[in-house]
Amino acid sequence: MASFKDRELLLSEKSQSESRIVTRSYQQRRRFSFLTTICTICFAASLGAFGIFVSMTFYDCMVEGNLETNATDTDFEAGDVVSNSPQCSSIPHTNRQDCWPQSGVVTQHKCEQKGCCWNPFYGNSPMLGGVPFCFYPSDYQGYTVTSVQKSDTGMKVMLRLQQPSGWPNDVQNVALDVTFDTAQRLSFKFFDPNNARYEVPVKVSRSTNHVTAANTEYNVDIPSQGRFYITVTRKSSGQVLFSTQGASPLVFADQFIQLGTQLSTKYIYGLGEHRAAFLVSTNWTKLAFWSRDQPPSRHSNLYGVHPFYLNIEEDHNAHGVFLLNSNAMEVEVQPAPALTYRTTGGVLDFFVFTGPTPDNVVQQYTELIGRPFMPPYWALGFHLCRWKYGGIDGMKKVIKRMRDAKMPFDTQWNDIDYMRKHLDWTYDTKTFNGLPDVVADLHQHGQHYIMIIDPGISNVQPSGSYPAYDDGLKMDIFIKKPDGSAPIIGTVWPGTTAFPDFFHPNSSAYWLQQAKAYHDMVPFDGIWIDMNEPSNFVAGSESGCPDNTLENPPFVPPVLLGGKLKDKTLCASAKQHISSHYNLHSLYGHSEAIATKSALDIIKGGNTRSIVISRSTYPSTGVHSGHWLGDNNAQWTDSYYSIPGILNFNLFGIPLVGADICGFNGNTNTELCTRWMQLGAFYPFMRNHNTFGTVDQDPAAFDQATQKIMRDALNLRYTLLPYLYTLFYRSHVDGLPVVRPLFFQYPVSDYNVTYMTDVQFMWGSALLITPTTSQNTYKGMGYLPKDRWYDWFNHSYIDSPGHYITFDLPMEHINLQVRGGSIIPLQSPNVTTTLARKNNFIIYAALDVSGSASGELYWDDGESMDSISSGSYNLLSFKLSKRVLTSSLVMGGYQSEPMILGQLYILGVEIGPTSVTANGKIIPPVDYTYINKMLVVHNLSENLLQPLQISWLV
Ligand code: MIG
Repeated sequence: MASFKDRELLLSEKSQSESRIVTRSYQQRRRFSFLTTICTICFAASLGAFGIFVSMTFYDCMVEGNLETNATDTDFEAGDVVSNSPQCSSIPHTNRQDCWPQSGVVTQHKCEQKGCCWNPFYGNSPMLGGVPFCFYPSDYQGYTVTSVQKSDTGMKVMLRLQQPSGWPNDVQNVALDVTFDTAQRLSFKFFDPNNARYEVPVKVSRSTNHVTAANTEYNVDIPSQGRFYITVTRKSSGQVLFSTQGASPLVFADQFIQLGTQLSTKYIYGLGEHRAAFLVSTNWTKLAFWSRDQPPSRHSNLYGVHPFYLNIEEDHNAHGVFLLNSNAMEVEVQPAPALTYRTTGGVLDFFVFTGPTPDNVVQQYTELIGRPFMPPYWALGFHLCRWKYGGIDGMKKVIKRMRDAKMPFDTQWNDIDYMRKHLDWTYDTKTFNGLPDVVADLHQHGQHYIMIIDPGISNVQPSGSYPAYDDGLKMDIFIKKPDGSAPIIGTVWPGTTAFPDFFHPNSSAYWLQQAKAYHDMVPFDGIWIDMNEPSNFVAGSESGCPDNTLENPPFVPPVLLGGKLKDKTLCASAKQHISSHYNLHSLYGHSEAIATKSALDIIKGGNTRSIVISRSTYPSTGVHSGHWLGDNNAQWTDSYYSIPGILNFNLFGIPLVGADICGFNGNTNTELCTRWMQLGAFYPFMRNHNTFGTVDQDPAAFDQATQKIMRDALNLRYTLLPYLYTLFYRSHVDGLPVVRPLFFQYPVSDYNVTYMTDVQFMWGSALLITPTTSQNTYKGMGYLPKDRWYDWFNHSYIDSPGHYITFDLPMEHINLQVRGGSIIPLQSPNVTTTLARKNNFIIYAALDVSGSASGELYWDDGESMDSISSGSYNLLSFKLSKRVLTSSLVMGGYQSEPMILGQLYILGVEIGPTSVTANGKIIPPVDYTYINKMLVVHNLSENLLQPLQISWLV
């Protein structure tokens, strides 16, 4: 048997000798004898180690062979692609651009017919992703530029197709509009100038005040004739931000649109929603985008769709790229490094953000898609939920034991078991008899209540008995069957259901009507929207789906299951008011989130903040809703994956995000749940939730010692809430992420460690969290970036040169470091945020090497809708240098509650003070611990609504 290398040679020699065969025409051009030769080789090879791929090729060869019997000989044209020509052989395998991305088998014959190069490389089977065998030649013509019309603020480019792409219905003339949106944002859109196509109906703030080329931070290079490319570079450094040169060529066919770009480095992040490490692998990663009810699993499309990435440049600047397209899509990331978009419809609507810091990239992205909403203060407290409480008594029992155990606890949730027969907008008056009283009791305790709502509306209740369906029919807001005749019917928890079309103009009124009627009975404070991919337990509909091009497009990204778009959801050709489900599918959750938030806002009188937590999300959902990461398992790996998940959603402009703490599926255990509560105390959205039939995992369900550890974790979170709330304010007004990866703060590190770290993470710029996500671990390693770091618990500092250190991780310990130079506002905790927010404030100042620090505090009543827009808030700025701390009011619009500074911690005070004064008067007594170099002033009572100056003498 020939060795692997021999076989590779044999095959490539053979194909070279025979490959003056060509490819432009769509007719069969091969000679049967040639195919037979190849098939024989394939067959021989199929006996080898690479049996699976090769034997499928063999099968395909035989099919081709059969077709071939009627083919006629044809001439081979000079200049046609030949697989051994320099335009094929000069391409390193890492840079090959896949010319045959669809599933199914490619042969040399099929490949060359498309004008592409054929060279089997056996390093990796393309079935599993990997080096393509069939790839574009370096001189692939694709589209050429026919005209470029420049204006002060952009250009209009016309492109013409030079050779058929091989996909049905090529668009012959493609227009490209390039617009200098802002100094830091470029947009460019490829579309069909002759036929309007579907465009994503999500509101983004396109710029109206374009800038001139002289005022941008980027250059755009498009040739005035010849083969098309677009290259965007950063003016200041010449670094490439986006370039189709050397990347997959433009294809613009009706249901297959492709474009590739070079990446600056292999440090690329984003492209959700997927389960993976935060750093996206460039090893031929194929990511599918098509929202799906799928428990987080690797290599599959999940609940949400976010075609946005952030890429680091050689000199540590960062830029971002967003493709506003909602069709089923694949993004392939390859080692060149390069990336290829392949989408099944719409237009290519691109935005490039120049940063140059990672923070700036997220700010520029959220400036376009909308800034995250400002949550009410209570939403940052602890949330507790589970599926199947065992009726109202089970739920009351948990609420009681949480209170008895003095667990900080703000919001009680209900899953679908509260509903009567799983019907939306009802509760089961038998098993949940007295639910309104429980909600009233929660409110009396300063707590809140949220319940789940699924989109599927039962269509089989007796007519006149179920307004959610009757009203929907009357208002005509349900998604229709492909033929438009009637609502499309699927199956979800209540049995068969119709699905509101949240793009229907009457749907918000409809949804509000249902929500309002239910709120009149059960005054909820927020809504949890689940199953909104939308999920459907039958494929397509109760009556299947028609066989048409929307159901079976020529290209389907690698979606579960088996590449069927309708799987676990509605028919792609179902009709929504503004377009087909094929186009709108991945926007379903987003559209529901908008309708739900708007209903809540109206129900709450237009003046009180509330929250929506949505499973399915799309760019801009963060304006209306938060997100949880879905049905994880009670496993250590799931606790790890929650961290990249949370980092990603902070890139996507949805900072209010968390995972089901202690795990959703399967039984948790004490150690896992303890560590997870400690980690979860640092999720922006902190909720413990599990499925039915599993052991109780609310903190009060554990033994006393465990309860204490969990209570401490909760108390720590509640202590930090004024800082977290301030981060949300910054996120809302400036678009800054709340939780950040280390490289946002430390883009330069030895061996680029910070680009790869995704177990550790930061809150803003001040806190570094190093959780443990593995069992039986009482010592752990953590990277301390080059800076001064204070240990939260023992107050000592390390001036780290940027290295790993070993931490002790006793069970009760959370690793928390404070960056020298930060001032963070705190409050003593209490069992609810309602109570905790009445406590005095604590200023915690961690000095940098030069003895300085700064920070801020945002404060308002915690729930008014218009706190920020009406200026009813306080913004305090803290500065400390040369032993003088000043607190000043940048904004003082909220005076109706006192703000008292009760304690002060200053860390890193090298010389003990002889006296401390506040606004000129001496304040005894002062604690100073020489060992920890920490100055503490207890029992302060200083008014923070006035300028304050605290200083000390040595
Ligand atoms: O088909 O409502 O992700 O949190 O507990 C499962 C029941 C439906 C999925 C959600 C999960 C919730 C569960 N839901």
